[in-house]
Amino acid sequence: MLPIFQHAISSPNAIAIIDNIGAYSYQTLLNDALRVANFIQQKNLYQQPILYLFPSSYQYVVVQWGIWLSNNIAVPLHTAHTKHEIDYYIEDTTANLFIYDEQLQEKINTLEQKNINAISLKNIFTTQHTTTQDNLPKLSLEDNALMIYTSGTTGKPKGVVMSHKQIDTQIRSLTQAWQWSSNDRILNVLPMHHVHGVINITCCALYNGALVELQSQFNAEYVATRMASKELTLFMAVPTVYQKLIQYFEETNNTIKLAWQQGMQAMRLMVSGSAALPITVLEKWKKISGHTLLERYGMTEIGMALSNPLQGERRAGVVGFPLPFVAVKLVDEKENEINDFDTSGELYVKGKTVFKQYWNKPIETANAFEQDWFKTGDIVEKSKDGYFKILGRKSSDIIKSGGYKISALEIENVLLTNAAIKECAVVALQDDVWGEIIATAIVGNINEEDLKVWLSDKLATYKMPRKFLFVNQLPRNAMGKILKTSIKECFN
Ligand code: MCA
Ligand code: AMP
Repeated sequence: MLPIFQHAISSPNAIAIIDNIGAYSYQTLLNDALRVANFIQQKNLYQQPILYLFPSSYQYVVVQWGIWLSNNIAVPLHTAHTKHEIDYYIEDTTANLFIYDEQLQEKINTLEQKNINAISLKNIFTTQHTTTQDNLPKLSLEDNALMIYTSGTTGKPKGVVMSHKQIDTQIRSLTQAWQWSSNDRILNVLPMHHVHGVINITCCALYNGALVELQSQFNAEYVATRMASKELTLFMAVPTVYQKLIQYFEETNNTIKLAWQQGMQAMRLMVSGSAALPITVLEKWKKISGHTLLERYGMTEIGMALSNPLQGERRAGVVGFPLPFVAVKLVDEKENEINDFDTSGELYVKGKTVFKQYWNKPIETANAFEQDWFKTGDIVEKSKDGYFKILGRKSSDIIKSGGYKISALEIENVLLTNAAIKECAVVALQDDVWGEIIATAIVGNINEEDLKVWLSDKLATYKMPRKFLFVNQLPRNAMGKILKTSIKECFN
């Protein structure tokens, strides 16, 4: 049995998950997951991608575990994904099975792809009651386990395939670094189609026999109430969440403030990651909560790579040291290793936490590596005492907004499918709350209102451009290349 399932055997009655509907023990979780696994097993699927669409909830984890127990590959989608995006994931994975929350039936009805067997979890539970493991295939740590879609500098999102071993190593790395234990209790407000919510929070909690509270949506007031309860020990989120919590704190009354602050004193650790944490946010949050946020750095393809220490100095504006089981190096433009301190270079990462491949994309996979080193595309610097600092990205076409990675090219490609648009360019603008916001310059015969309506069933809300500029032509250099820096200036 996989290590992540161990607490269903060793502490079956302990509470694993609490969500908006109820509380569920490790034993209940395993039994429900076995029903899903036995259902999948009857479909004769083995090491196949299976899509599932749920909000962050108990049901999400039941299906994820069920897919794993039947030895298939879990491909989580997000409720914000549009039918256009889901159709792409169905096509790209060539999955045969799609399990969804019955509350989302309407969304499923609109899908254009008909060559997939879509079934709600409620339906599976109605027909499948077997909780035996006898008929299920053996699992090996080398088997493919999870596929997370991520945007890159080329084309459409790519499926990042991870084996059980890679997930297991990522979990053990964070367990060791941040000292997870069965006494921990964490609130997750992040989506579960990305590493931060699914691995760092949920998988780490369940691997350690801890308790995870799953919230389908972020709500500052709810977070304050849960922190005030003094039941939570841990919290992990993207900088935008801390920024929004600070805003809420500043607006709320003194009674709430006091209870919230007292509750936070009882917590042992708060982590920030997925995007750069502004020093002003770190400082304001310290004043409010008494906690120095532990900032760490990661990427879908590699899990977490660098982290400030649990004990020792958590330095503002830097992301600390390599985590356990992770090797890193800096290279210059000619791919020579840099050993000088305070010199910038691209971060390369190697180790058992690094993903296997992009799904069905051998060329992109090969291009992402230099021998067995993964090229992150992030430019970093190492101080004399070993702390790493993220300076930026090699490509300006990668946008980080609200902690989500978004490809400017992916949005441009969608915009260009509108017959009224001749040319367009998507850029990122600095923003205090979101880190970056998406802006687009358009040459064409369409207005902002119509364009927003047209985009609404094509892009998830978090990928939506927030600022529009309609121009007669885009600025280009002598070679005809669009000058994105000049476009950014036009917005300012
Ligand atoms: C939503 N809005 C935005 C954006 N998103 N405005 C500008 N830029 C955006 N990116 C607008 C909506 O249209 C809406 O406007 C209002 O803000 C509230 O939207 P809502 O969706 O309700 O926002 P929220 O629930 O407050 O969400 C904020 C959030 C969310 C919780 C920070 O963006 C989020 O879950 N981000 C986390 C993503 C994540 O998990 N990334 C990890 C990737 P109106 O009010 O006008 O309707 S993994 C990774 O990066 C690596 C591995 C790592 O290192 O972790
Ligand atoms: P994703 O592909 O969604 O997993 O996003 C990974 C990217 O997020 C990295 O390549 C970095 O550019 C960025 N990132 C993650 N953590 C941090 C951090 N602490 N500081 C700055 N950038 C970060």
